[in-house]
Amino acid sequence: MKFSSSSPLRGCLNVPGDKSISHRSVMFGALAKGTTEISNFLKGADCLSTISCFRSMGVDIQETDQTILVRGKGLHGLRRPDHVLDCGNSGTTTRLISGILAGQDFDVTLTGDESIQKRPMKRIIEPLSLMGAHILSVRGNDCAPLSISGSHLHGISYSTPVASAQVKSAILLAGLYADGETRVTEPARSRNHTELMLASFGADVKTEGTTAIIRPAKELFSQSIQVPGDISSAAFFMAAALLVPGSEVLLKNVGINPTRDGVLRVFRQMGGEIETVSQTSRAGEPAADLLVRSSRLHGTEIGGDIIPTLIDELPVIAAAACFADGVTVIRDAAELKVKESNRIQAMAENLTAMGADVTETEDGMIIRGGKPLHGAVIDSRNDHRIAMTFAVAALASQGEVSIPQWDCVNISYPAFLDDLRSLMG
Ligand code: SPQ
Repeated sequence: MKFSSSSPLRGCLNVPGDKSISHRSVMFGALAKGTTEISNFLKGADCLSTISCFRSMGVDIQETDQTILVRGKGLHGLRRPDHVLDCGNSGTTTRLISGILAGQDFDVTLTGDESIQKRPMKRIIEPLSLMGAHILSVRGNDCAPLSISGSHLHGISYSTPVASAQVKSAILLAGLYADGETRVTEPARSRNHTELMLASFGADVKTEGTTAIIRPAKELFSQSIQVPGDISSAAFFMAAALLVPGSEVLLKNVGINPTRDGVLRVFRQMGGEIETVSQTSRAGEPAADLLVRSSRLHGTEIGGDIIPTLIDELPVIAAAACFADGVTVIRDAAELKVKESNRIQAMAENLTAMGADVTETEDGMIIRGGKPLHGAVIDSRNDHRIAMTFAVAALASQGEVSIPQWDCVNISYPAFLDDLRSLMG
């Protein structure tokens, strides 16, 4: 796919449903009693992997144009799949489903694509094993494939070394099946969609500071869920509208949960004009329409507790920082190295290829903004967020940006090109 500099972006966009919330709505719907109806579900490849895994375990899931209907099997109604579960490219599917599988009464093996087979799973193997789960990395390298034999689980009190919603959620989901209370404490607060949604399904879950606490559940109850727009997808168009002179874009129904809204805070801190036009609530999550106008950005420092709230947006923030006046420092973001690709390396190498002044560090990047960027061939490493980030960078650069491995955008944003074209008029 090829991109080049753009005329002003104008118009209004409904970004697709939130990926994290879409995954969870299917998973919790499958474990609930009754039928869960989900609207604005993200039909990206990752969430389709979640659907396919639960279908393989006997859950009836119907897709229509507008909704997804999940006919729940109850907490103990899943059946042993007759093949290896394929989580595709999705870390969320792999880690959250492991927490659920730990408490079943059958054995299962799960795996995923090349990228998933390199992502660290020790972070869930360790706490789930402490709970009594039988979970092992088949090749002994702490990565997928994972073999899980459901077993009797105990509640634990666990401190995670990294702030990770996937680790926290895997433990909380196993905690539904445990024989006592389970507590997970994080170094900083990660996204809390699991806690919010499990509570709405009837689970006894609460939060104290950076600790999430769950009690074992007898039953979960089906819900009607309207998934808010994905702030991680909206971030690409926020950046595009900020960077392309003369742009004005209204992004509708974007989820602005405070555990996810770091990108808004950082863009505003950089001088970005982003107005919250109206605010509502969707699926127990705050959502808003955001009016974004092109702005002159300046550099900033990003680190500490804000990192988990914008971890997936750091690639596009880094690209935007190249067009800002002054220096931007990103630190405390070593987690970026274990995403679909090593996103620190992917950003530093590709931005440098476009002429940016970027230094890769152990836990982030230093970006000296203001150098004009030019065309280049981008190695997306088949990482959806890297591919879309460079489509956005191209809109404010000179020359042609070519992204050969483009199809990966289907992981989280299949309609990205259509949405971009609609704003380009
Ligand atoms: O699901 P996956 O592949 O891990 O997707 C990513 C993404 O960029 O879409 C990360 F690569 O998002 C994660 C996110 O980084 C989704 C997620 C969740 O839904 O719980 C939490 C974050 O990961 P983590 O490891 O910090 O918990």
